[in-house]
Amino acid sequence: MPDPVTTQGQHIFLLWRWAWVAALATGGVVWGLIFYAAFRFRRRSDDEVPVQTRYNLPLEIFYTIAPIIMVVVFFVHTERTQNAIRANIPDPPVTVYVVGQQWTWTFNYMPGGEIHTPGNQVLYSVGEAGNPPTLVLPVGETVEFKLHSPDVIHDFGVPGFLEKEDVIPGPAIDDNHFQVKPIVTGTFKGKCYELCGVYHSRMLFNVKIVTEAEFQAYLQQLQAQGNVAAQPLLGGSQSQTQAGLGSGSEGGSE
Ligand SMILES: [Cu+2]
Repeated sequence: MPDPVTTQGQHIFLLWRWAWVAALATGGVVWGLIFYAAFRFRRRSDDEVPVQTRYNLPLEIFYTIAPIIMVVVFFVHTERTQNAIRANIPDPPVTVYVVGQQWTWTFNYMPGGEIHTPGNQVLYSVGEAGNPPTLVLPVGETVEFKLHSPDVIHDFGVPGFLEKEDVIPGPAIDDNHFQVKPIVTGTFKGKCYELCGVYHSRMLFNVKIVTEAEFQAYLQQLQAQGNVAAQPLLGGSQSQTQAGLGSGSEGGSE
């Protein structure tokens, strides 16, 4: 399991770890009983038949109740973790409109603004199939991702987040969204987790978590490069990379 790089990832990591502890403890008891029974009650001679126990009420109650308790415990902890990672703040300081399309990603940054506010400035960065884009995020700030696809279902995932979400085509108003709060700086990998077509394997991107000052400098750099729009680039006909073919990167390792 990769080290979590967001507070949400930390919650998921704890659930994952304790679920394994519980599963291994249960497995240990079950394996122990299997080996004990197999050894203790092994056939010693053809005449001797072991005691045949049936309708042992305490035992039957035990193995009905115990699994129910285990499922309840798993359920409660899963529900708690889900609530913790879905506890979205109403007005996140940074929104990134992520567009996944065959075969790359576009990141539309909306610092300090709601997506549907007219005239709000959007700074964007577009990848190419042979040239994975980089998603730059400020450490210690809550970032909201909105996920949009103009073509087929993709899936936006970063192993360090320990979570991923489908990027589903349809009206922008229905887009999937989730929030993360990065806790460490560094460079990480991300990719498309939904087999989306022949060049699915090219849908890679990098994630760079930087300080707030470096993030602001990055946005200014996008502005200086002219990567400015009034609305997020939602791909499709707006895309500069649609199809991703003939982008100078043929013959990769598909
Ligand atoms: Cu994809």
